[in-house]
Amino acid sequence: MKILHRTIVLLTGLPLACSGGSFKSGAVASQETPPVAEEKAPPVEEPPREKSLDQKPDEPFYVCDDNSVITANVYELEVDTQNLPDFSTMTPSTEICLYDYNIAERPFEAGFPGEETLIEWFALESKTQLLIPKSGEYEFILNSDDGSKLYIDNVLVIDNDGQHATTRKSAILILNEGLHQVRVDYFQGPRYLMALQVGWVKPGSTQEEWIPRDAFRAP
Ligand SMILES: [Ca+2]
Repeated sequence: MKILHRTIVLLTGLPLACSGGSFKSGAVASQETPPVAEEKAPPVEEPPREKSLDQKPDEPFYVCDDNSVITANVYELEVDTQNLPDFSTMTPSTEICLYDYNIAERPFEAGFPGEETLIEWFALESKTQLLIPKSGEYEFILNSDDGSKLYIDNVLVIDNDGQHATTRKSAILILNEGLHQVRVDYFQGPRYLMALQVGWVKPGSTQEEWIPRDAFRAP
């Protein structure tokens, strides 16, 4: 894909300086057409890379784009909130996206895009779809600071609610192959530490892993 400099060199008529060049300069140089008469497009620059597609962002929350698979409404909470609120009575302050559900315990000070000062007393109502690769018995793990709840197909699977330090809970359920609706509610009580991780142990395995991004689909 490194062919971008070829156009520039031919248009300017400058000596070819491409490295590794077995470039055929003779045919171009002998044409002797005035370079000023040519109206060609400026050199093409590589478009900025979609960070969320290729690599995990440094901060856990980012502005949603076409590649996002986990969307979340963000809500501000009253100070000293002890449990997840009833989102149905609330108005979100913003919508953001998560690269995955693997936010290991960390000090959280960056806030959200457009809500940079919101670093404590907030809640997320996140949605995605999970692609179950084969039917069978799955163990799910939900690890968070503070409270969280995992719903699959609108059923509360793990209740890890409450204001607490990083705490993990798990549950086993049988799922059919295919896409399943997933909702993860989360709240951050007092700053600074936060964590939110969702893991699984697949059928026939004893290997616990945080569910990889490629298992999720846009909700
Ligand atoms: Ca916390």
